Amino acid sequence: MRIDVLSIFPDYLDPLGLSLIGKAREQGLLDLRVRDLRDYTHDRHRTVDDTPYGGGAGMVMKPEPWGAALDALVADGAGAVPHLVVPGPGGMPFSQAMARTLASEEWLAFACGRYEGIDERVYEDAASRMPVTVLSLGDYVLSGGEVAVLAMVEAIVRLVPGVVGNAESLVEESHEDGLLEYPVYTRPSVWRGLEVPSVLLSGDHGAIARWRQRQRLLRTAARRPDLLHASEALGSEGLEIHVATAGDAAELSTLQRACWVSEAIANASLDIPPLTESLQAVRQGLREWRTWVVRDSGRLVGSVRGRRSAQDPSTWEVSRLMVAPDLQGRGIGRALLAFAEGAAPEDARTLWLNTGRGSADNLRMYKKAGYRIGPGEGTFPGTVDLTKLRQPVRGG
Ligand code: JF8
Repeated sequence: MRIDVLSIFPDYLDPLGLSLIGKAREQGLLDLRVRDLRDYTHDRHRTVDDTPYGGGAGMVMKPEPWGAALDALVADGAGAVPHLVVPGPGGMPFSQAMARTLASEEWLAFACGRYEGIDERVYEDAASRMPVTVLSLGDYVLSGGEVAVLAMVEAIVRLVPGVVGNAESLVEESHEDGLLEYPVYTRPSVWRGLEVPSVLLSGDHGAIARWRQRQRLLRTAARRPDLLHASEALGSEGLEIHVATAGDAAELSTLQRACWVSEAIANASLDIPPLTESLQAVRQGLREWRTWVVRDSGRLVGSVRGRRSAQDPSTWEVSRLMVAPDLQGRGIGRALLAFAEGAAPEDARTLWLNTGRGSADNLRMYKKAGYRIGPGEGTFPGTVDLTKLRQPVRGG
């Protein structure tokens, strides 16, 4: 992976030579170049700022140095262009999901602003040549983009294959359910009169796992109730799943459009039925499939459907698994998938589903749930089919 960083304070990015990222660079897994924006100025004072048109406080970054710096990057790319990331308090929130998306890019460029920001035309000009994404580290005010870049680059680079050991990344996978981590302890077992919880010394691995999961729930409830909201309503207490009726069609139609926009982007195609189908077609789907919906305080936030395959009655088809974009990553999709699987008739031997070839997030979830990708093209153009064999029910 190649990463270029543009800043008027290149020294601010010196930590990118340390630790994990430094090692990744030494091993040739990461080609990271920090450039001084002032090298692309042409006046004696190497000026990068000017007063804002329309008045107001502070200074604005002039467009010319940015234009010249981005031109030089593109000229250096042998036909390729970087995905430009601009940290800014007004950007989309940077998240683990975003880090994963960016970790799969070949070439990233980060533009660190200062002062009141960068002349808006720089974004417009860049966007005519390369993907541009404005990302915020969080809801507080920094003085420039450099600290945000340090955080984002660390989060992204550790996801590049080979940078972090495989065992560690597997541990991460198992915790991607939207809950906070459990507390950890090491020796000594008593320190300043404080004891390590006895269950951790018991050697009872089942009890330890249950204790840790409970700690994660308690901690999440105390510190991040916003994360618990949907996943707990769903998780163990039994989420409120209802069979969909014709009265749900309009809300379903809205939800599926919201959910499949990201699929359209991931698969570079707008020819995706759930994205474009009419309300009439949604109603038709409700007649042809068993459809379930999840509501959260009355709002329709998720859905899935299932039916016996017409071609092969021993196969149970699962389809249209969707979770409202603002509630994704909390285990709702997993819970809905498990529900639709459990609704398969007893004699169904194979569970089948289908997703876009480019839908990395979906594919990751389905693989984790035990599905294997079938060979070649899926049932629809640009898709893959996935199947999972069902365990025969004992005594059934
Ligand atoms: C900035 C350039 C940021 N979460 C965040 N708070 N503030 C920033 C930020 C980023 C760039 C500039 N001021 C001038 C603030 C991010 N990302």
